[in-house]
This record gives sequence, structure tokens and C-alpha cells, in this order.
Amino acid sequence: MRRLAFAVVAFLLLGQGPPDPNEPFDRGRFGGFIDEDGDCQDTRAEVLIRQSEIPVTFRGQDECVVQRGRWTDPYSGQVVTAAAAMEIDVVVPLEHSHESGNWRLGNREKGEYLNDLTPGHLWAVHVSTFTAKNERPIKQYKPRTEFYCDYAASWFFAKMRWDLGSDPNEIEELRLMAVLNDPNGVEPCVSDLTPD
Ligand SMILES: [Ca+2]
Repeated sequence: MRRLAFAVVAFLLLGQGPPDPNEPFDRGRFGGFIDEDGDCQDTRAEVLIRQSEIPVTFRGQDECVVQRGRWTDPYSGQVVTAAAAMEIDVVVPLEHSHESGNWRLGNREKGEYLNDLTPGHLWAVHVSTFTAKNERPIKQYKPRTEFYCDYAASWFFAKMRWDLGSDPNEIEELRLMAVLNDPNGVEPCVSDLTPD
């Protein structure tokens, strides 16, 4: 998509982003999943519900905790029906986000980062995929090639949205993922995750 291409160029122009962290990464400061809209379904449940290909079923009558659904793990392609086998992955992992600029945020904003329900920020994946990625950044982990386009878009727009920096190698990785299907290796792919 041209907008993605434009955005990649803009990203290059943005440069390195904020300076290096002046404090160590502390996962605890990001908190955990919350129920921001007060409907008893926390961020994990909200992601499982919206990503399921069929209406989910719940554990208990209060419909707070998802039990079953049908998910195609976007990173691996594996089809999963038990919610217990799913984890919620933050596409730009917490520690990498910290190093890229989130170290500047207070605890409340860090919690907002972890609970950001913008499409593409969080993905429900099988627990084995979650373990395989192990919260590694894009230079060290990539999903199946069929998901390169949406993964690169997710990564890119999360960094834009949260004003996070990237190094040149990372930007080149993103570019290569985005042009994978162009025989000339020039035209970026189209992702539905591109903001309007
Ligand atoms: Ca909720």
C-alpha cells in the first residue's frame, strides 16, 4: 500500500526516536491486563472475542472469561479452539518498547500500552508460538511469511502510535517484510491494519 510506503519513508525521516533509556526495564511497571470498559471482560478476553472466527463460549454465566472459540494463530497458522491454549502477544514487546522510548512513560501510560486495543497491537496466538517468539523484537523473530505484511504493519503502526524509535536495521527488516510479494522487491504490501 502506498500509504505504508509513505509511512516507511516518514519513519526513516523520524530518525532514531528518543534517547536511550535512563532506567532499567521493569515489567511490573506495565501492570497486567485490565477491564478498561468495565464489562468484566479484560483485555485478554476482548482480544480473544474479536479475533475468534466464531462466537466464543464463556466459562460461567457472567461471560467474563472465554472458554472456547476458533482461532487461527496468525503467527503460525495453527487452528486452536481452547482459549486456555492461547496467549496474548504484544507485537512490539514490552522490553523492546521500553528500550525504544516507553521508558519515559509513567506507570499509568505503561498500562495503557499493555492494554492498547488498537487493531494489530495485540494478537491472540497459541502458547507454543508465544513461547517461540519469547517477546523478541523483529530482528530476532518473524512469523510465517503469509503474515509478514500484517506483522510489519502492526509493528510499524504501534511504533508510530507510541512515538517509539527504531534503528536502521529494524527499518530495513520491516521494509523487506513489506515488499516480500513484489517480484521487484519495491512495492509494499497492502495491510488492512493501515489506519484511515
Ligand atoms: Ca472489557
